[in-house]
Amino acid sequence: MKRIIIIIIISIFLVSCSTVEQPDEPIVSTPIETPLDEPTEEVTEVVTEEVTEEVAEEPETEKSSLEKLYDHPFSPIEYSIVDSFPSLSFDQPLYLTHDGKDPSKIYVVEKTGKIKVFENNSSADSADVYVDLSDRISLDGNEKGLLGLAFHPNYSENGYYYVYYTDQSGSVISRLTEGVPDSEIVLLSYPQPYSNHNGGHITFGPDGYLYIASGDGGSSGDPKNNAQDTSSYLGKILRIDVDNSEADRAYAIPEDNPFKDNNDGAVEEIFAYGLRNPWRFSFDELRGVLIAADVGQNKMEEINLIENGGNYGWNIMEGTLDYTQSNVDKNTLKAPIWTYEHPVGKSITGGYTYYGSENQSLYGTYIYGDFISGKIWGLWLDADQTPQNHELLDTDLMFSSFGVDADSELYLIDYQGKIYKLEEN
Ligand SMILES: [Ca+2]
Ligand SMILES: [Ca+2]
Repeated sequence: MKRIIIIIIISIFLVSCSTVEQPDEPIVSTPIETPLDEPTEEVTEVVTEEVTEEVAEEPETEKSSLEKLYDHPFSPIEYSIVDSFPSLSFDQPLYLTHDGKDPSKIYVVEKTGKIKVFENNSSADSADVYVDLSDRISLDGNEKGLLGLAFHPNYSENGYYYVYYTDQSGSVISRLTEGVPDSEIVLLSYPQPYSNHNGGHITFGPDGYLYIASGDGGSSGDPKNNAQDTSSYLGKILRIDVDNSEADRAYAIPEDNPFKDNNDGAVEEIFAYGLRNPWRFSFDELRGVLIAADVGQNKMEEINLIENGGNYGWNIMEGTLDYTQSNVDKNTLKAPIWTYEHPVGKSITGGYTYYGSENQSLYGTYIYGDFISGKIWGLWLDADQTPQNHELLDTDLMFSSFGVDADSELYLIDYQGKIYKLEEN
């Protein structure tokens, strides 16, 4: 009891002392020394005013990452490309990714059926075969083969990874388990009427669902009107839930897929349609958009922001140009956010919005290229999605894809066998 009373007395004393120490006059009114020749009085006045204003201001709320991003729109500098792994080369590489488990590893997909894995280090001098699927892949025509790879978001626990390849009859999307060669479970397959336009990109969205690009089936001009036909798997971006299953499927249809439970014969896996050959798409998670590059027919290449249920126009439109006659109201079609005409390029390859740290100037910029012209561009999207496009380089490379590692660093995949990075000069 005694101790408590003493503590209280000391506390009261301290409080009163601190009160006594408070100056009677506000600090701002104290004249300050100035090294300038200006009259002291004037300077004092100005300072007093400024400080008073500051005190009156509301405390500033912290800016969101997105607001900070928009504060620094893309301002390109000079870039060059560097060979990321000088000792390594690959057989028709089509993709690069990481597994979300071990950041020191990089995986490269070879069209001919192998997935290679190696140390994410420029001195890496050998790559192991992670899996060899060449025994079940059909390669006839230029656009068939092992086309896509995605690791399950929970790969570190379940060891699941997903592949997209073509066999004799069409497209196959399968699940495999790390280290178990006989573990293939086919989730989905659909016929491909022609050898080209097989899509092939697969990736998990921030919603945990697997997104799949299918391609319009091929030939030229989409002769079977697959892309506009919602009863066809072709010409679409599909979306499935691999963590659940339904009676007749090894997966489930997400609740908000646009054609879920329809009675019109539409494919319930459809997320978006009216696409020709979406060759690589990616999520810009900071902006909250899904960006897909769609390869054009003879005149125009395009980039789209893919929305749930959107019709992206093919084959009524090629980019912003009319392609075929149709009764569909063109106002219902989603227009591309960016296009370029031939011969600036003739086959667009979608990339990624750069969120790495090695090239600060590229931060928040969507990097993509053209397979035929070898050009590479940076597309900046403003807060209202107004695009600004800048050519970064004109190369001799054949960009078959782009990829990112665990640190969000961007890689350029050259179909001729090498992997490159962009470097600020
Ligand atoms: Ca095809
Ligand atoms: Ca389109």
